[in-house]
Amino acid sequence: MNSIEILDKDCLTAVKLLPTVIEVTSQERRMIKDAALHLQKKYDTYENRDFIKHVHQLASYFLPERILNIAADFASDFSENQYGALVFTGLMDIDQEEIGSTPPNWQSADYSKFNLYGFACALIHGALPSKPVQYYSQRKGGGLIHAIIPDEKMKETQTGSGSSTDLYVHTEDAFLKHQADFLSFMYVRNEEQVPSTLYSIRSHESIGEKYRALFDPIYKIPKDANLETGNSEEDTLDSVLYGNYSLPFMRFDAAEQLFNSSIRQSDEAQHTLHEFWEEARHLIYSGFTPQAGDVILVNNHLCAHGRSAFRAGIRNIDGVEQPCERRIMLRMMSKVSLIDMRAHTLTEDPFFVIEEHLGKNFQHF
Ligand code: RE
Repeated sequence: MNSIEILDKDCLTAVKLLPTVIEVTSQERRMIKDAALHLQKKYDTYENRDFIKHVHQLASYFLPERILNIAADFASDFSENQYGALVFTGLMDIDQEEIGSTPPNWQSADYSKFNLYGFACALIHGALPSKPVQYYSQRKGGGLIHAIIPDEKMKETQTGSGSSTDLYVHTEDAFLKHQADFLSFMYVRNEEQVPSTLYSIRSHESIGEKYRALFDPIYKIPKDANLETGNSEEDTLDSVLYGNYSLPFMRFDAAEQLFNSSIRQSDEAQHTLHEFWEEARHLIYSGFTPQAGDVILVNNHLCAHGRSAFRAGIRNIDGVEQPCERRIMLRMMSKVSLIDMRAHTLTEDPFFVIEEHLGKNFQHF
């Protein structure tokens, strides 16, 4: 697979719009931690359905007012000045001792260690307001939080478990009609100092006029590397841009739509995607390196995410390579409306999405 061309520093000025950085104050951090502790006492785990059902009210009650206001504005701002990502630095203090050594993969993670952080993330989604949900297409559900941990056996893959290749920018689950509206990434540790990559559709000038063909439903959007394929409904087509014509939303996955050799876009689709990518790839921002306790909140219709290649468990201090604890990140996904996607959720659980590919559900449900 080709490697992504990361923008050199001189070109950074080309990206006019940047994600908003919010430095969480020590007082706010204390309020969030107290809230998480209180809620943990009351609900035991962030998976508790009573907690999730009341997450909006609880967010309003417990979160600092400044953060509530920022979240509410973010949720409904689709303007030309909205990048689509908020960076909260120092949202939580992370007790590294308590977390202990990073497990070899997500399958062996002890989620009880992430419980408090799960409450904090859910409250942020609640403030948007948006409801935490899970997708069968990712880990067959696997709960409202997914621990993203580099796995030695998976290091070459374009998945959260990969590390040795750049993870191309993508909107999450671009192959679903009812993909997450908002995502949060909470960094438990990032000792390798891996920068996150972000790419906003708002970084293009006059995207709507210039790339009108991206609104046409002529693009293949294959299921991602986490799902074994085999059958042929990869032929379902959709558009890359949607919503408002001058300030659109996007579903885009560079690795799957452009560089997946097993799918063939039509000549017209391939041509348009290629032109688009030639502009887009220079607009990728990788100037932020998350530290433990930071949270990146993303509007999944405006902003794509990825990360650079790295060597898991190796950090570089003044040119000297040293072993370190491998990276851990916690991802939560949420939907603003449970009603719009009801045809694609479990009969007995409207928070559990069973869409497999562009409007079609997994058959065994
Ligand atoms: Re992702």
